[in-house]
Amino acid sequence: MKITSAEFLTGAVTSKQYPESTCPELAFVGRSNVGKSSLINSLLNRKKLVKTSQTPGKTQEINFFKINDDFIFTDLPGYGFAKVPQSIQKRWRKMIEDYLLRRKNLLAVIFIIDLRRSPSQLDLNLQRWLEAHRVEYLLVATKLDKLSQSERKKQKDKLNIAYFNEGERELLVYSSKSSRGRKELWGEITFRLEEFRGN
Ligand SMILES: Nc1nc2c(ncn2[C@@H]2O[C@H](COP(=O)(O)OP(=O)(O)OP(=O)(O)O)[C@@H](O)[C@H]2O)c(=O)[nH]1
Ligand SMILES: [Mg+2]
Repeated sequence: MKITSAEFLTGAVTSKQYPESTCPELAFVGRSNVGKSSLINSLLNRKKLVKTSQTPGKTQEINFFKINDDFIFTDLPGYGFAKVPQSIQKRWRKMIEDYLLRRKNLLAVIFIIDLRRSPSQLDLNLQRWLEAHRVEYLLVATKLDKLSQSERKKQKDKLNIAYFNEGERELLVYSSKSSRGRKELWGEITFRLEEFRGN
């Protein structure tokens, strides 16, 4: 995908604040600090379009970005950061769920996990929730660069079993540091955009 433009549209907490929904949209969802914002920057080849941080809880609203004047990426707050008070976590959860259920132009969720970690209960709950509500998702395991070659394969196999139980689906691997996996992930995204347009 050739990126000709990528601009921040707006941040939203409630559905009233969402920008108009006339073009297809993809949402980036996952645990706090997993690398959602970094993944968007890496996909778009823009180092600082989306703010990232070593401190979890950086993204606190739903941030909308218009790409190529054609489709939208949304960066969502992460879940599961212990230092964010329960009351706020509850509010974020409602904000995320409302968005995922209401956004009519949402094509798919890019569900991001850490390749190095075993699935947490929160991740498995999100997967179950997405499936129960029939929200299309693509599972992407990031931070690939932090593992050795042999560990990569081992972890990938382990996570595929944990999430998909050796079914037909498979996760994608990614590194926002080296952009490994970029072509494959764009392939999946482009496929969905074209399918949406009926090509
Ligand atoms: N080595 C390496 N570091 C990464 C990768 N992706 C993200 N990081 C680092 O992980 C930290 C968190 O990244 P963010 O992109 O801010 O994570 P986030 O999921 O948006 O975090 P919140 O908005 O707080 O939920 C930063 O220090 C990033 O540099 C990756 O693929 N490889
Ligand atoms: Mg973020």
